[in-house]
Amino acid sequence: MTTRYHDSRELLIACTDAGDDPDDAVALALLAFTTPEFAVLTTDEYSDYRRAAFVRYFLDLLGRPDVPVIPGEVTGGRKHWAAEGLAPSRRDGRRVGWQSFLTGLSVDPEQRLLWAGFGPMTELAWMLSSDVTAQSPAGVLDRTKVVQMGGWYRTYRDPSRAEHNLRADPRAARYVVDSGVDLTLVLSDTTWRTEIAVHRDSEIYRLLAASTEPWARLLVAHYDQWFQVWHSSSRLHDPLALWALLRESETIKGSGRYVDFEQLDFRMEADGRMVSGTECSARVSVATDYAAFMEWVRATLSAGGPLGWALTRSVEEVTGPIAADALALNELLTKLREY
Ligand SMILES: [Ca+2]
Repeated sequence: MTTRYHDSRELLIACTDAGDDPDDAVALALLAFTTPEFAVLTTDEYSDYRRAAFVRYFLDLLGRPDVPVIPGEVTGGRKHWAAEGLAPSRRDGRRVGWQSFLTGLSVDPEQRLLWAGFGPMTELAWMLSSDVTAQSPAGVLDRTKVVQMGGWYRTYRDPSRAEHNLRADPRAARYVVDSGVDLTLVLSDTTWRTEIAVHRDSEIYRLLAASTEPWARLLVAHYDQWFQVWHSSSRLHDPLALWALLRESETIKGSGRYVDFEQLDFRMEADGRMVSGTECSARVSVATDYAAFMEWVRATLSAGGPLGWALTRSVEEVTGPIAADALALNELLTKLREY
């Protein structure tokens, strides 16, 4: 009998710009090893949907062919691709609309949605706004809890700019903030820290480099491209946001301090910067226990799964909300798995 980490009434959706900074891929590995049911949407996509192709291949290597991967909207802007040649290109040019997937969310109006935002908020804004204006709204706004990595308030490496995820689509960010959705921002103030930096001499990198697992080898190659082309280190921004979400949904059991939050009033500039003011409000991260977080990352990647729970289920064993509760969604997911 497989231990269930999520209530069957919850669906976790990870929205990621994987393929740029490798911290997204680490977050996906942690998700794959800890979370029985989830779906992945890509965001800030390329016209060839390479993010979705990369995530699909990576999840297959992680032993999770059951997880649907839906390509998000193609956007312009500056990107930092660091996964060149790491995954086979798509088999064909077929585009599977994630909008159809979201339509499936209306099948079970009681289902809570946990949204893990690892990239720009384009898709999240689209989901919320589409439902509000739909002929038969599915009440997505009221049943979604968002934990989004993004924003900065007190400190940033370049105070003249907004944090990357907000800067990439400030209109979407503003829509989400104003929507009234249950929103938690894991700020760059908390994640831009040397304590959670990965570089060639760090323990996490060495752990992965010593592994013969195909997923770990891919992750190392991904890090190597990032180090060679973009920066000499990468911080675990998105995994920290995931840690906060899983902890609050009690996927991670145990006691101790995790991520501390406060309710923050602020104003949002047109470019996505969060400054002093009272127009907006969100729950934001203020501190965390970095040593405990890094130990969770290390232990989960080392074990290839959460401690005490082996990833033994097969696709046939899935009986959760994605696979069983909604027939329409089920049919759609079958199509998506062919992607
Ligand atoms: Ca990201």
